[in-house]
Amino acid sequence: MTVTSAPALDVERLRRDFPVLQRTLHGRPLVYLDSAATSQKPLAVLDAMERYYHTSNANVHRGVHTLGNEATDAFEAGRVRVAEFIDGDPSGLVFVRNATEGLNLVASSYGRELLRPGDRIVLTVMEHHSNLVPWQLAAERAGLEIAYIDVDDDGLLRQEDVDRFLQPPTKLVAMSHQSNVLGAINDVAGITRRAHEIGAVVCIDAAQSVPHMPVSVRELDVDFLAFSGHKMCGPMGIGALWARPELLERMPPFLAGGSMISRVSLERTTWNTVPHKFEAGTPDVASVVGLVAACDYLDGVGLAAIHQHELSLTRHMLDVLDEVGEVTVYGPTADFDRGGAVSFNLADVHAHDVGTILDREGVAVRAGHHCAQPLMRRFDVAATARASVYLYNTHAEVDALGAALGEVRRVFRV
Ligand code: C6P
Repeated sequence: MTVTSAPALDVERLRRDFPVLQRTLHGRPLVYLDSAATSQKPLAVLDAMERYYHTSNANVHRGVHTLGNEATDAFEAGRVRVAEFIDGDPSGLVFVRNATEGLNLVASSYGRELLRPGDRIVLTVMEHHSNLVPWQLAAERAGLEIAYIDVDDDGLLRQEDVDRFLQPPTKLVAMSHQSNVLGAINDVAGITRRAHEIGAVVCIDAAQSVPHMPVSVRELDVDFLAFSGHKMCGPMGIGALWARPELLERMPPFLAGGSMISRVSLERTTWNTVPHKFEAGTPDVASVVGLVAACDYLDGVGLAAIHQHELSLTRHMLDVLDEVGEVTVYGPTADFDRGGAVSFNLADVHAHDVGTILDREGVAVRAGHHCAQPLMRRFDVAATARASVYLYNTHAEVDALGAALGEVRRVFRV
């Protein structure tokens, strides 16, 4: 979706919605800069889940009793609301545990079962392991070829690789919308247009985009898109895969068991209609209720405004890191449109040491390979520190990161 100018966020007011932000860390106010790993949860989400358990908990699609019907209504209304959040047809919305499960579903059921030996799938070197390892497994089992689009030194996809690989025999492109390491935003609509011209389908890992910017599967015209609730103010343990319903019709089931069947005999089983064919077993209804509350909360704030706020924080962070000195940033640093995950190293101090001292100073960041080991190799580093922002972060917190990095320099004498 096009991001137009949006009103500034009232961050101080928003912060009061997130109880955990009131706590301290080692005697200092908590500065939470790890929302790319998981976001904090507003009271609206916590209350909605508690209310559900207090008033109408029951199993879904089974009961004849009122509680069962209420739970089923909440679950199916949740499907419509979450599909609406990404501007997609609800009959293509499959509830899964997280983005990882959604991507595994596509790799197993579409990649392994519907692609043919010799077909090529195209990934990028910036993929999270969740959008890489499932495809490696599928390729191994179905005899597929994998090609990887490289990134340039700014962390942007190399156009010559895009041109080279978006050609037959490519049958599927799987890529992230926004990198969890580099913050780079990929041109999903452009790549999808080119993929469709050669008859390939497109599977988007939207774990880092759906929480942070307006995303429309209709406008992007993608075939599959997966994301996690816990990175978008929702609970852990729930996520969604959106797919074109006609593709879901053609795909064999991923997990099997209760709910996903139509008729079962000892000889033969037939499948439920889509999307239920892909939802085996008892779902996490309370988390769907929480995810709906998260969608309402984010829409109430405004995704375009959230994206602009993050862009402003990120630009400030890049300036602050520059002032700290001895910092190498991995990812776009020029005035690009980009996401709010900023990976960096400080001189030759190991990222884990950076993260540990920042924690002592009250600043929570992630350190490590960020589940993107091929990308670490591409930039010739073992690990990076990563600060990532969300709607509740302030410019003052970014300044606190800068001050804490000054402390790292003092401790390590760099
Ligand atoms: N990245 C991070 O700290 P799950 O674990 O299924 O909710 O999300 C997996 C995933 C897939 N793709 C991208 C781009 C991601 O960033 C993530 C999760 C977290 O960067 C935890 S490793």
